[in-house]
Amino acid sequence: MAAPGENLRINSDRLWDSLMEMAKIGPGIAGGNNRQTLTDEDGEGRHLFKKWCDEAGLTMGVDQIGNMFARREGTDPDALPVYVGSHLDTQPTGGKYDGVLGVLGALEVVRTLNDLDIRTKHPIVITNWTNEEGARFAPAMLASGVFAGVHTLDYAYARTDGEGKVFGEELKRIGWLGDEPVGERKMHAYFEYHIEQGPILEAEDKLIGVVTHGQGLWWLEFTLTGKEAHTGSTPMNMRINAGLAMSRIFELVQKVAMDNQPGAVGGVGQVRFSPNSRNVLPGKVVFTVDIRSPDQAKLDRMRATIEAEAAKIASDLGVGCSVEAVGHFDPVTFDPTLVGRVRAAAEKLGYSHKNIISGAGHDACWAAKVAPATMIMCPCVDGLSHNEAEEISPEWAAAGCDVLFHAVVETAVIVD
Ligand code: HGY
Ligand code: MN
Ligand code: MN
Repeated sequence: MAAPGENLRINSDRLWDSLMEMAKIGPGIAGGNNRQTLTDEDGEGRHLFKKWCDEAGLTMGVDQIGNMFARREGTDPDALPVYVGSHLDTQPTGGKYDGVLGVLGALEVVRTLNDLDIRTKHPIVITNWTNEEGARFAPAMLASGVFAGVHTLDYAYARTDGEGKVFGEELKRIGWLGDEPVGERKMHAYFEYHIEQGPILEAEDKLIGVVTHGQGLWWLEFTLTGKEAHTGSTPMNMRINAGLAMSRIFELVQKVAMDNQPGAVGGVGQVRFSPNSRNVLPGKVVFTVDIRSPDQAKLDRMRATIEAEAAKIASDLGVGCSVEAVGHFDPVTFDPTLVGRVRAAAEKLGYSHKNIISGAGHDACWAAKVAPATMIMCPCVDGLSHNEAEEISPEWAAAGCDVLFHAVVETAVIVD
């Protein structure tokens, strides 16, 4: 079966214009985006995406957790579709490209197929997964996790954000509760195009990341219970200081990650003090430890060490300590056949490339549980992401999308 010609490229200007258009929805305060899941801004971004899918002649399906599936018919109605997607939701201080590049890159693949009137045997389905970020409602990749059977729908519906708003109600409120049962769709293959969110590709001057694996993750939510007391009049030896316990646990997390180099990271991005008053010692401190590694045994050892030693730190200070795993996925190995097609596409197009392990989690990590899956990455400036200054070049965006086009079309099989 003929593969598309060497010189076939997507429309770089159209891809970039769509990225900039989507970036106008839920603008941040410093040039990035704040389009958190199930907010009005998320709803607006979904409507814009659906409008573009309608214009491209696609049929939209929405499931009971708000995942969006825009289908381009193939010549064989019985052939399982090739899914291509990522997420439109962002961090509160997110960039314009994390996730969005994968959804709009998939749309650009379809738009290019339409331009060239190329028909494929397998249908192609563009996917926007709900709540990939896990910033507003933990855990990350929640909806793709329900789709892959990792979480129940009821568990997802019951998740609450920092203001006590409930996931299921917010999904209804923005009008994106679909009727399709979650997870019944079967995939021939799944591709996800994403910015690297790390410094490797730019530092090594490589255009394409051929993603062979994704590192695993634990999100451990600690709740430390101290005693609220006056920060001025309470003698040091009478304090039950949950804040001090927290700081020692932060040091512990840093030490465990550094003791497990190479290939381990650990840190904390969110802390909630209660009552969070500058002259009251905290009665309660809640924070989430984020540890990751591509090595399963190392990841589990890090978790065990942190939990055991944190308990000792807390008890030495008379502070109560409880831990709940609020997010987890094992390291993932992507499908070697699809990885090979991505590499072959980069070579055919003459794009520099290297094998890479994804440092961030992605919906592809869950899709890989139910179908052959892989990812393609492009560089990002200074490796910066989850920051409003996240930046890529139009050339980087287009090169990865060209590779996505060729790998997807080869998998969907051109008919004419
Ligand atoms: O946390 C992650 O790796 C992803 O950005 N949700
Ligand atoms: Mn992402
Ligand atoms: Mn992200």
